Amino acid sequence: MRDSQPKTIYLKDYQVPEFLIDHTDLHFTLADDMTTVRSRLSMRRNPESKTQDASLVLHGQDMQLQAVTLDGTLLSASAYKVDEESLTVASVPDSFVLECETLIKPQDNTSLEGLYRSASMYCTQCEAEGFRKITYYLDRPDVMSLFTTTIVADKAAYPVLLSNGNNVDSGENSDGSHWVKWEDPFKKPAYLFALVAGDLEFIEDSFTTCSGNDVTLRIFVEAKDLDKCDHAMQSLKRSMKWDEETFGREYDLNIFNIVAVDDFNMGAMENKSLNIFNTSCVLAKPETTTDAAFQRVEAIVAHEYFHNWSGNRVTCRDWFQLSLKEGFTVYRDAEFSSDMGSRTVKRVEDVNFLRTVQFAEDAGPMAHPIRPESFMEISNFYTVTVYEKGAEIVRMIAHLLGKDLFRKGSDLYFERHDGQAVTCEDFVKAMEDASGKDLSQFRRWYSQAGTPQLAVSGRYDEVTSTYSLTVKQSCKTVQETPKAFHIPLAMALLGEAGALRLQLQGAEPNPDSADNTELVLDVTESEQQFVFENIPERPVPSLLRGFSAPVQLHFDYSRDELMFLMSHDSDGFCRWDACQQLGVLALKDMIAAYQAGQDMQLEPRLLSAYQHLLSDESLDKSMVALMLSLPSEAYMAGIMPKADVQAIHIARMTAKVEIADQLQALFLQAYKANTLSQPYQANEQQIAARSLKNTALHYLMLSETEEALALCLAQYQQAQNMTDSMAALSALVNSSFEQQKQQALADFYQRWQSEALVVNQWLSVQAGCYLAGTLDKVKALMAHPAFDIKNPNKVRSVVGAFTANAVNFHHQDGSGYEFLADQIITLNALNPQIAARLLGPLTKWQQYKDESAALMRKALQRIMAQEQLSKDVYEVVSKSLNS
Ligand code: B3K
Ligand code: ZN
Repeated sequence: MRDSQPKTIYLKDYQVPEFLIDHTDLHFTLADDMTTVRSRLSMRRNPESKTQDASLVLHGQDMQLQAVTLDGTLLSASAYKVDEESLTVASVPDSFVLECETLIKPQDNTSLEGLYRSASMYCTQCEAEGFRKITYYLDRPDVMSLFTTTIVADKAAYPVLLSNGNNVDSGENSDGSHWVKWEDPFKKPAYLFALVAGDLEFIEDSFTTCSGNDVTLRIFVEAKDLDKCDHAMQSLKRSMKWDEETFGREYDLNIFNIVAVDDFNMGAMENKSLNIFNTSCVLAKPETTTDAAFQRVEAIVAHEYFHNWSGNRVTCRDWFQLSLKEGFTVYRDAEFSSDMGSRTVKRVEDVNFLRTVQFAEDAGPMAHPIRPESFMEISNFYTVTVYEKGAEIVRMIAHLLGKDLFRKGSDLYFERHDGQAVTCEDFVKAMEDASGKDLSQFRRWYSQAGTPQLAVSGRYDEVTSTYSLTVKQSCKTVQETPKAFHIPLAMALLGEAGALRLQLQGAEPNPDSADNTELVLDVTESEQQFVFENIPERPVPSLLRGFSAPVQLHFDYSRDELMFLMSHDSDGFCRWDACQQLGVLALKDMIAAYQAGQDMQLEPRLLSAYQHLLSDESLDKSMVALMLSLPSEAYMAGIMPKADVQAIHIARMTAKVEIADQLQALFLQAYKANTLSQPYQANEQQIAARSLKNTALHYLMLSETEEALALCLAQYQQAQNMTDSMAALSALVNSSFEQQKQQALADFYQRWQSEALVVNQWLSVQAGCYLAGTLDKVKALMAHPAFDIKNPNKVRSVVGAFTANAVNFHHQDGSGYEFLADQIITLNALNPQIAARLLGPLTKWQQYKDESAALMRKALQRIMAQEQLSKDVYEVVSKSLNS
């Protein structure tokens, strides 16, 4: 916590470090009242720095400095200066050894950054700038050092002592303590440092790399969770193999550890050879874990493992380059998940998330390019833009280069920059050098914020048999109007009998392709026309196939054309999107009718589309489930200016109930047909069947018939897995069967109270209930013994789930906003990162109708008026209020 006007840091001000640290030797003594950290840094001036006479300035905060020595001589207090954020030693030679002894109190560290306690263990989180809470250091990613770490702790309480690299020595002391020394043979920045001490058990497996190295794999957890590690271990082995096969990346040590901790700000952290995970992203077993969580565990284990190359071996020069490792690694994990399951389903889920959450960020006060140009607090930039949009930018490069050249580019990138801290520019350059393709204009995706709008119109000329597509791009952000992007627009033209052969006017016919039915148009200007020749009939264009670029597409399809695309397009993403767009039109009609005080009529085509989806057994079940889900309230709010959340909710619920009533028999049939008798497996087929079955249950329960209730209660009582259990509980919670709901909630808690992750689902399903009165229930939940405001998973399960519950959060009396402001004020002092992250929904006030916007601003102003705002909260609130 510091002054309330933190300074802004700019990318353009980047300077190389004035000093380098060749070796970092750390010594920790963990004791209940105080932890002592001794560091020995072998340092020298950086020959690349312009200032060769600079004083030494090390980062450091929230610790007590005991002693500093320079080349073995204890420094007097006048030789150095300490303030809240740094230690300055005025005069140092060109090369020297600096030793510091500091005291820290991990037990009081509620920010969960640096060294802290979670339950009975010690653990660390250093990215981005947490290492400076452990010891004085050059805490910046372009300072890479060789680390050795010795940990001393009581042997009975902390039998397991872990850090990065290899265990090279250990011993016991006569006072009941023991020690372990770890040595990491790879140079790394401080943000990849990790330490764990605790009473942990582990499961072990091994992996033999492509060149024959044996790697010991261990997952450390509290003893009670040992039965929930297997899925993560299998996921890890699959990731290691996949990365060898797909990217030629081999693991580089003989040991790889994962540790699960309860209190964690994010999902997981890729510390070299010692990944630390939020329990929610590593533990899984059918009885306690939903299908979605199984898939998340696999994806996050893979993501952190892939960072070993894209992040650790090649790291970022500065935090403005964060997307260099995160965008690329998200792209890599998405490809992995696509290969492990259904590519189309994964794509649809990712695009749906991007369009709902990232597009809103790009339209809001925190909009930033994937490579931001400035920040006050870097923790605020671990965003969907840097991660998910960043991954889309890498995907476009992969698309533009083609599979082989993209692989060549990534090989060159890893080879050229192994052991270095580099920039996004280095990545793009490697891609250009390996492929010979010009990515000059494409680079604008790195420096310009905002979602490009692509307005496309088509014209068929019967006389000349040509079809012309006119493409106009535009992009506006709060700050500026960007220059034209290079947008790869994948497209096809569909005729009655299938996709038509494409011959673009002015382009050479492509002899390589036997089937010229899909093209990627290079959209590079603000307006462009593409003319296709020899088109024998008026086609329906299939545009942005596979979502080939992160843009908002506008094409004025008729409802019949959308129906046609939904059943005829060979591109799975476009089929799903056609269904969504028809849903959008249907909902817009109903919202307008509601606002005008008229009857809401459901678009009959939507009903017949759903009927068709439910009747055709040849369709992919997961896709059917996805297509049967109307565009979400959040998506609708994002595309409607001055969104009226209540109207969106009422219209959408009315549509759903109408669909449920009309298609009851088909939903029942789908429910029965997809009820599995085999033992649970988290595989593609079973997940698809459960997804369709539970979608059917959801609709059946909307009709609130006695049969549906009986079905739902039976499913709740007989469920052998958490997916089915939660689906039934959620349907009950959102129904008006009050007595059964209360009974199920009580039963569920009784049964699962000792499983924190399951209790979190119980909290979240209640906080997400869209019925009236939820805010009071949320307040009651926060007083429940299961709640703990210091635990981020619990805060997300209650406060996060409530803010995602649009109709209640945006209640017209503003009570939801005031509630959130209260929580932010409390969390600002305890855990600024979590506070700033939770603020998101309140900051986009411009996207809501005037009455809501005014109340949202009022809540923001109350936060702003607090004394001692953290940098994190200050940055988000001030940018929102000033936008
Ligand atoms: N790199 C970490 C995120 C760290 C967040 C720090 N506030 C997890 C990941 O993206 O893999
Ligand atoms: Zn990551």
